[in-house]
Amino acid sequence: MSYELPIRPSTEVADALADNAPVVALESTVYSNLGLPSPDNENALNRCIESIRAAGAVPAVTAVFDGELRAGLEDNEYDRILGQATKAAERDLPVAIGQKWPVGATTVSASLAIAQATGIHVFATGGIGGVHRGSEVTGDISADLGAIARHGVATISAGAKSFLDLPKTLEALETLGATVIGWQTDVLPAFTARETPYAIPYRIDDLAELAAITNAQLGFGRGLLIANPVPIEDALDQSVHDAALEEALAEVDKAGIAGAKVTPFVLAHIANASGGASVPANISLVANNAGLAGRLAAQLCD
Ligand code: PSU
Ligand code: MN
Repeated sequence: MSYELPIRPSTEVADALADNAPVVALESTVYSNLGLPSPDNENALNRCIESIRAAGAVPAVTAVFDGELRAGLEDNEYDRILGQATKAAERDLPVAIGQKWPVGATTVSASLAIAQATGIHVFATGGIGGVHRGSEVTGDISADLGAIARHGVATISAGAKSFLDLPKTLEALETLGATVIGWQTDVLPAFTARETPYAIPYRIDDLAELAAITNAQLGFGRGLLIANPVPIEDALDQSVHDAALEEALAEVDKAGIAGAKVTPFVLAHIANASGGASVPANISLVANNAGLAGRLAAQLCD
């Protein structure tokens, strides 16, 4: 008995992989109705794609369409992930396939599984999921963390989302064996904030060195997290952020939100409570991550 995944890379992605040319995987949750509001979602997606192409790499947006895993979309297909989608984490993929979900928006964990199965080694997102505050009661720890460690793919993110328990998130990554690298930073960035008080074990400033480390970890067939701070000119004002976060967390409690709904709910409330100020920061950081991912992918192919 042999098992085969219904997985389809775009022609451009398949050609690039066959030629050993650089490819960068992207998630789709952040661009769907579960992530950024419209039309910022489309703007973010376009900027990510441009940043990857500007680095000489091929973008591979991941998604589930009609029960088929996709890595790289055709131009006329992007609209499908910009609209109504069902959140698909790694644990949801078999169900999305078996039930032929029309549009599954991939989270970090699902994107990494698809990237690994396609043979893509570099992945960019905005901010990863992690250990939630109060996890000692709820047990809510994002599947992103295990997936980052387990799959032979480098993840570039602007650290972890600010509403998480960041020290516990770093501890969990260590436990799982995921190497964490600060790209030109000594401390963990938190999404729209460039800095937190939490030290990262390794700071790397040079792209060739980053590629050598990535190459070694991929040699073990395992993944690493590269934390890339939001560009300084687009970072969200800290007091605006802190006030918005407090409001958003209070809303989560009040609404009794749990499980997979927490992250989209909190992100939407931070956007509202900051008067939309978190959105340009979010777009900037995700495009910045895509650009670094493109450059890393190109360097790995050299
Ligand atoms: N970062 C964003 N917007 C998002 C997410 C991250 O700016 O929508 C998504 C990512 O897809 C990430 C997911 O993998 O949230 C984490 O969800 P959870 O906490 O339920 O694991
Ligand atoms: Mn969760």
